[in-house]
Amino acid sequence: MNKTALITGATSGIGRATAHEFAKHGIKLILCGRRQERLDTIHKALSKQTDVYTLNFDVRDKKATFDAIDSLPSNFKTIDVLINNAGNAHGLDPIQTGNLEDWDAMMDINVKGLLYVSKAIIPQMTERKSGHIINIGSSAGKEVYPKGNVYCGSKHAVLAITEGMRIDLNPFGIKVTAINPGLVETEFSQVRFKGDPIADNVYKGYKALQPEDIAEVIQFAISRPAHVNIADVLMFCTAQANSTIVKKDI
Ligand code: NDP
Ligand code: 8X3
Repeated sequence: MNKTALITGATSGIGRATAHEFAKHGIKLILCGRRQERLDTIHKALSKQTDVYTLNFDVRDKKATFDAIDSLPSNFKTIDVLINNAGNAHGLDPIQTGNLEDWDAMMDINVKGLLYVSKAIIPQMTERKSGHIINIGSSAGKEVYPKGNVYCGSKHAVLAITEGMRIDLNPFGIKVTAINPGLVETEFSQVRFKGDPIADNVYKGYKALQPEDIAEVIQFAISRPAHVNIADVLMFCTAQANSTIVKKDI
């Protein structure tokens, strides 16, 4: 029987590419995000390949998150794979001039939102003694860079929570994976810089990772045999050596 995967942040970037990759493999999809028009578009596109259900909720809203997951119809209720991907950076400022709303957004979405979604889904996995949780961390969860302060803090938290999940869910045979990419060309920088044209320069002069590159690794991780768990992956494009060193042609 085909697996069912729930993907948060499926309206863009890594989440959307993962939905497309999973659809190729006939995985049933529960696609989540806040932009309904995009959910409708991806629903229509992927329904040709697999069964698709969409959920519109903000992961910051605890009640909306639990209500949405509770509302799943019986044929989508059993979730085998959870991809905790929704998240963004908001701003790139030194700590002394950082914006409180940006800090709230990053901690509330990247950390607490991931926890709410996980809390809504883990009980059915522990009950069945099976499941796979993949948390999208970042190279920013392994290495802090200038002005990255709170975003890096949120992604360090994601990595710590991932490790905690792997320990606590070990008795239940649940796989837990962290995928930690470096620079990926998505809407990430448009969100981080709030539409400022500076965002256009982030991926210039080198070939950044593409969202499909991450999606392929996620598909690899979920398709390993039962005894294999890909615990932690750090991925860079060839031009990137670490958070601060990127070989650019311009
Ligand atoms: P995008 O901006 O392209 O996608 C972000 C996704 O998250 C969207 O689908 C958005 O959907 C969703 N999202 C954002 N806020 C919320 C919210 N409050 N509630 C529900 N959904 C939300 O960025 P990426 O694809 O690049 O980012 C995906 C993940 O990958 C993030 O966790 C990011 O930190 C991580 N990452 C990104 C890297 C990069 O360089 N791009 C590198 C390393 C990690 P909607 O707006 O419809 O709600
Ligand atoms: C996204 C990669 O380097 O912009 O997590 O933090 S970076």
